[in-house]
Amino acid sequence: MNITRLIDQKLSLRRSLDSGTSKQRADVYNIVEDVRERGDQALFHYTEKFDRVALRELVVQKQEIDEAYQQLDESLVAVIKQAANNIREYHAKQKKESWFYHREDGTMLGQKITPLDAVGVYVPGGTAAYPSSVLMNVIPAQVAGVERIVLVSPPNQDGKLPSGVLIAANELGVKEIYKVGGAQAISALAYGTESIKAVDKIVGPGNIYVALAKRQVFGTVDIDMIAGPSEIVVLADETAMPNEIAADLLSQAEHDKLASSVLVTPSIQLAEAVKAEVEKQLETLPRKEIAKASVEQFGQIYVAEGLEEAINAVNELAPEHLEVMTSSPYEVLPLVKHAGAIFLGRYSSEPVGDYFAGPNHVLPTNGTARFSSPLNLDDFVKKSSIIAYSKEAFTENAAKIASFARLEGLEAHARAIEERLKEDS
Ligand code: HSO
Ligand code: ZN
Repeated sequence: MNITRLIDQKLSLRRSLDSGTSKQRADVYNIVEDVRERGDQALFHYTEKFDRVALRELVVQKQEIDEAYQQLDESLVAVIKQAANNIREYHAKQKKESWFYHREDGTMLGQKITPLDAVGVYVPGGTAAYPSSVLMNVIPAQVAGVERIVLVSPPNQDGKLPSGVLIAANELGVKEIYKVGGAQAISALAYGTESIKAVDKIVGPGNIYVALAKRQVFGTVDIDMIAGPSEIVVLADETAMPNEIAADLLSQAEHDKLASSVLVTPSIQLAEAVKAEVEKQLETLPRKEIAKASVEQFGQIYVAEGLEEAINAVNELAPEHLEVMTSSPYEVLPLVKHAGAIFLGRYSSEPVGDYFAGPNHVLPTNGTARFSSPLNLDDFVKKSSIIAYSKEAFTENAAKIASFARLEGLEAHARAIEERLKEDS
């Protein structure tokens, strides 16, 4: 890990979002269109081609879920349940009600909140098939009141999904789980096939093919954010423990070679101690290869003149995750403007939030914390404006509205208003 002074640095964790090669974009376009035309037949075809398994059914059977339970320790199922309860409790606090108000002239105005009818959750395959992400994507949809939740994930070569994913989904009561991944799954969710009915919104992370497909179907359905590689920034002073900081930095580095882990500190001693600890702890990590590549390429230690300069740097970085390990984290909090999730104090290690605390771990990356928020209940509802004008309010304002319409040259608008005045005359 490099140690550099902050002064005069142009800071950014931001890397341009991968928009794929032109071949990838063309392939995705064709797959999405093919599924749209040929439905299930195309899904089986691409599953055989990319996942190397010939399936006869896409829907996960009860027997497969029973088998998953045989493979997972009961105590782990209990952990998943407890995490789910924490996540549900937290997201319930985000619930907003419809609201209405009256004006003195009898007008009633308001905003009606309605959950989306159907949401598709994409769960990636391989080492990124996280049961925790099943919880983080499904629970807010459930709390928001979404009735139909569909989970899709690519099968392995034995035609199976990971036990942890199946159990997390089953514990939440997800009724529809399909073994299909990639751009083909996104197309199926957007347009529908014989066995998968279309949804209204698609959420969840995925590889470049999934990201491109989501962009392609956006507009037919809604999508969530396009998440980039994980990021962690630790803001720490000399009171923090170097071994703990190093462990937290590595927790994100192990996600992805493109993940970035950064320490910002006013203490040069801490900077050096953390650097040494990262190198030491790296050696024994099972995912050393990934973590090392991430730390070497995107790991950084910045030394600031003081805490204020360090906090400014954090705001400039606008990280996905920020850990504050200073003598008074609550005094730092009001000064932090841009971060997806803020972890305060020594015992709020990032994995506490990744798995268990309750807030969502789907967070804005790539500096987008400057203008966007963690996945939350608003992502699963929509709002309708309510207008109920009284006769009194209408009569009082009709001429003004008609004149505004004529200003825009829209005579039919003006007459729609004036038709109603005739009734009185
Ligand atoms: N830190 C990841 C979420 C995750 N960590 C899932 C472990 N499992 C992205 O914020
Ligand atoms: Zn993580």
